[in-house]
Amino acid sequence: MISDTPRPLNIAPDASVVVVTGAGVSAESGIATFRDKGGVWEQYDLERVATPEGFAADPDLVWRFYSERREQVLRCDPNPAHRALAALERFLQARGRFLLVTQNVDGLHQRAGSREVLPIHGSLLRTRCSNDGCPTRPVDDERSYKNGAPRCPECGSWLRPDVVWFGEYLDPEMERQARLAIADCDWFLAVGTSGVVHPVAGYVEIAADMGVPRVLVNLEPPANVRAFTSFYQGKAGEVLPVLLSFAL
Ligand code: BV8
Repeated sequence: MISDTPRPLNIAPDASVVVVTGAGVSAESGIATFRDKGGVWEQYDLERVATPEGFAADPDLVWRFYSERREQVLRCDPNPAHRALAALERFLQARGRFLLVTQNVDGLHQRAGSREVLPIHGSLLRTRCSNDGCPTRPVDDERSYKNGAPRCPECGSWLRPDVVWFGEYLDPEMERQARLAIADCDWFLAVGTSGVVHPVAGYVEIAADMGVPRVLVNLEPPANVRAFTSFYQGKAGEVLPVLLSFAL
């Protein structure tokens, strides 16, 4: 599929827009993606640091992995891609509808001013008890735990990052909200995602069933590029400000 030439999208102020983002939208902020060359999964074994089994086997290793990412994220700032999406939300807020479903756990969309955000894979800067029956609630937490996994003061279980690991279910309410919004949208945009992680990778198919425009902005053509009606190959921080120039 060839790349289209970026020009302003014809999104009306009363339109309903759903945007899905992945690690590529934060790449220009200096945050490593997962599956690009030199990405996170080349440095760490996914099974050992992003699954419940890996955490049970070695919570210290998992906390070293997430602590390094916390430190990196706290050194980074939103980039023009994050800011363009926040501007699109403001453009639509009077008469339209907007929902940003992000697979990213870095919080950069929120720091760029996006409000209607579904952090569907959780948040890197939150910590929760690994014992689901424990009464303690997840807490905002920017601390590093490189010298050993922390324990819950309430029940003594390991504390864990408040993210969704492989083999874990996404929050059902967030999933419901995402699917409802997509089933009712006029535009579906995807930015900076390899389209391999389910169930989010399948969301474009819901939009395809509705027959609405499906716009992809990505550095490389991802696995599911053919599910989109237009594909803009390039850096999100350069392409999005052109596509969304009407909102800036
Ligand atoms: C679940 C944790 C039910 C937080 C993450 C159906 C088919 C196949 C497999 C499955 C399926 N259903 C379920 C599965 C299993 C699994 C899965 O999808 N596996 C895949 C990998 C085969 N899914 C799950 O386990 C999910 N749970 O379905 O529950 C269940 C329960 C039990 C058993 C079965 C099912 C849970 C998925 C969530 C996993 N947690 N993260 C964290 O540590 O971050 S996923 C992880 O991948 C991150 O969240 C990341 O965001 C996400 C997706 O990756 P991308 O964001 O797309 O990043 P990637 O590096 O891959 O790509 C970046 C892209 O950007 C590239 O294309 C690149 O070209 C582009 N790019 C780079 N720079 C730029 C750019 N684009 C624009 N501008 C740039 N500058």
